[in-house]
Amino acid sequence: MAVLNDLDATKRNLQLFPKKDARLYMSFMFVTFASLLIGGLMGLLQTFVRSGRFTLPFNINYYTILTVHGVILGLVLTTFFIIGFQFALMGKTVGISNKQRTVGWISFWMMLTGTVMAAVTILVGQANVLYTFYAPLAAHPAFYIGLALVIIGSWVAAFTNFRQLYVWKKAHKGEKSPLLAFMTVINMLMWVIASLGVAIAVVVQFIPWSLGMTDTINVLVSRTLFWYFGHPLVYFWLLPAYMAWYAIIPKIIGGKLFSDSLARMAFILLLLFSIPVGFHHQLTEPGIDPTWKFIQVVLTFMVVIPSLMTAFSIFATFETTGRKKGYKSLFGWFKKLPWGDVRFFAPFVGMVAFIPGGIGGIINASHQMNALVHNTIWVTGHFHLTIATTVILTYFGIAYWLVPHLTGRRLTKQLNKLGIIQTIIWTVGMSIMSTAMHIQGLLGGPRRSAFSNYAGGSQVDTWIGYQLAQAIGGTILFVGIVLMVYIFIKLAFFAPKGVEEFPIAEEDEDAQAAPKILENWYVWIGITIALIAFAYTIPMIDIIKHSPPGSVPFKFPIGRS
Ligand code: HEM
Ligand SMILES: [Cu+2]
Repeated sequence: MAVLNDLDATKRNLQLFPKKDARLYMSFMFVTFASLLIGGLMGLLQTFVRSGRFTLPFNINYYTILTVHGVILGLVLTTFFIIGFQFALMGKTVGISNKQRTVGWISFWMMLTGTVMAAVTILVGQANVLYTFYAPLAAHPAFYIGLALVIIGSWVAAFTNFRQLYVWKKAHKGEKSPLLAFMTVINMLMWVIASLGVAIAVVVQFIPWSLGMTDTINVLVSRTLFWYFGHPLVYFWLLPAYMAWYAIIPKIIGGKLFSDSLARMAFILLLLFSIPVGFHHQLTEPGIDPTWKFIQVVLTFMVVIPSLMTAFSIFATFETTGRKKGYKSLFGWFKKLPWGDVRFFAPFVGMVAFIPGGIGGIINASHQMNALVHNTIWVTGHFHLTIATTVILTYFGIAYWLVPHLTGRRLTKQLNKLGIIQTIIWTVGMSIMSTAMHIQGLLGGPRRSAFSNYAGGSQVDTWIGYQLAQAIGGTILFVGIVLMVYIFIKLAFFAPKGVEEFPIAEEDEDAQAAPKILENWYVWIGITIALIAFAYTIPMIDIIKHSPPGSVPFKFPIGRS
């Protein structure tokens, strides 16, 4: 059996990486936390501008900072953290060879070069197109070329991960792959299949169009390709958080995996139902047959199954662990969870935020209710709960042990306490900002808009108070960001030397073997592609066949100023 005995597992969890490996994984973390600081500052400025009490100095365009914020937090921070974390997971569970490490570095430098290209282009005002870069807004070609480099760099990382597992499997015939390696491969498979869509849009449509090699662009095709990618993108952010919830948190609370097979099945379902659903972002878009919108919405709601499986198994782990420790009363086990351990506390708050976050998601994906909230600041409130709280707090929860494990330092009591304070600051700031955004959205307040009183009007007056509240919440959040970056720097350079555990949970000795079908990649990739073909082929033919004339690039008022 592949299951390590407890002694082996403890040894592995405490064994530090060779310096060469740790350096690769840490490089991704540096980009992550630098992004957090820059992106967070932009977020703060946005709330200030939208409050109506502040104008940006030096003639800086609001849409420049909004593009920086969306790109650097939504695309750069997430992708770098995920790939660095997953490399560390693979290194820990299946190992990395010298050659694979070199290829890992290639992926890092490609992604970083692409990021710098895109970032500079945005900062000089040549790409005010927001992180969705909808046509016909046009940016300087360097922006799209930078994005393409980031995507291709991430594919290099993905294929390295596939190779790592493949090599391990060959050396461990008949054994099931380690759970976290399996999960990483699922996430990267989803990423590669999904990002093909956006890569086609960028390479075939945007780059030639922005270079002037083609006159017009098919707007609906580009947006459809974007959302073919855009929904799985949010699962790409979420799955690493799920990895921690399923396979790391049980260890931190002193328990075992709830069910290895259930976790694998949930990940497979997420792969199947992540991609054929992009139309739920295009419900108000003309030019797409409502029947296909309906079909994709139904497929969207299938995500309820793996989500509830996840919620069930996490709370079951909490309860069984507590009961094994002897807490008998109905909820006694709950009180005894390690509330003072930030490696648990931060992700736990993230899980709680996922309850209102998930409910909001159901509203967004429902055709009729979507009409009410579409393009309002409600949507921004929604994804600050999901990505910027559930996911980000879980990433922070991972960083508290991963960073010191990589640098050979310790998460001291004092830093742990600062982490708890950080989590509370985040929760308070986000509750204020996100609630105000949700309400203002229901009152019709638009997202992606600098301050305006829209030439007066009583409805606009109802928004002002909520915009002020967002500035207050945003300020508190920014304090949280500064504190987090401080903790990161401490853990990276100054905390006392020592060994911080890499907490991977083990299966119970009497766990049943996982069914072999769970690792039959041909089956799962086959069904994934079949579902995508079903959901997209006919509407895509429709869209192309009935498309109106394409659009020339628009560079003003936003785009390239
Ligand atoms: C200090 C913390 C933060 C503040 C104050 C903040 C504030 C804001 C505001 C006010 C907007 C909407 C502006 C508009 O629609 O005109 C926004 C958009 C956005 N935020 Fe944040 N945010 C913060 C942190 C984060 C984090 C941590 C993430 C992701 C990891 C994130 C991701 C996004 C994204 C993707 C957008 C959408 C940009 C767009 O619509 O083009 N934010 N943020
Ligand atoms: Cu979606």
